[in-house]
Amino acid sequence: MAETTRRTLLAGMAALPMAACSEIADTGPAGDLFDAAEGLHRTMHRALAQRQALAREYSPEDRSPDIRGNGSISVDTPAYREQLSKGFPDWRLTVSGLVDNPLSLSLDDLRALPQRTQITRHDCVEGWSAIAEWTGPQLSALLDKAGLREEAKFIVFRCADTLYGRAYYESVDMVDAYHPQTIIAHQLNGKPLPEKNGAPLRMRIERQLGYKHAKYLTAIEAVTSFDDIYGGKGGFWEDVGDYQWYAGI
Ligand SMILES: Nc1nc2c(c(=O)[nH]1)N[C@H]1C(S)=C(S)[C@@H](COP(=O)(O)O)O[C@H]1N2
Ligand SMILES: [Mo]
Repeated sequence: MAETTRRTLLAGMAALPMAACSEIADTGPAGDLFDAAEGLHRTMHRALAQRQALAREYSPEDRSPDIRGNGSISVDTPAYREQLSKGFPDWRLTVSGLVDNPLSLSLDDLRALPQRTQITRHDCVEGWSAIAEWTGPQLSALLDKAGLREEAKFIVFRCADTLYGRAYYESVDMVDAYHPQTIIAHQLNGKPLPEKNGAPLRMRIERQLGYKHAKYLTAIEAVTSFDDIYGGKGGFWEDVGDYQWYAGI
């Protein structure tokens, strides 16, 4: 089985009592229990299939005339200003944490990977949407390249900006991390990302609301818990207490 498929299945089915099914079946008198377990299995499987389904993709003519910038629309550190003015020659995206081979990738490294282009709708929890075309490598390719360890439960995204004086960051579980439409975008509508939309790299996580799509991406980290990361709730808005960690759509 492909590594990606195997991992997605494991991530979604970790809670399934698979071994228990055959034990109950062997012991005989627990037919009802077996039916219940099988029902649970089916329910879990359906829930997982729903989470793995693709977000709708649109045609070029559906694209919105402009994609507004929301939250941070610029980064005012000297290092960022300098990189922006030069076209980000020294930008690095690191992949670390629970991986066998930590990575430090340049934009050229990311552009050399197989690319995915998708025209999708961005839905912001504040009540606006916009359709745009995004291009970049799949997060799954980076995680496979880095040798993600079995014990990793979440992927954390770190960003170069601060909002209201706090570092922006976000995270997802392995189902979203390995979703085929979860990409590290470096292009918007066929051009390098503008500053307001997260230059030079931003996440697209198409089955989640807008605030999960970390802009100004600098680091990807595989973890088992959020306890030691900022407020411990897995994201900027989650820590502030405004929005839920799971923002599936
Ligand atoms: N680093 C960072 N990422 C971020 C934000 C932010 O303020 N900083 N805002 C989030 C929110 S609420 C939304 S709706 C989208 C907006 O993306 P856009 O600016 O490309 O429209 O980015 C998300 N990612
Ligand atoms: Mo948003």
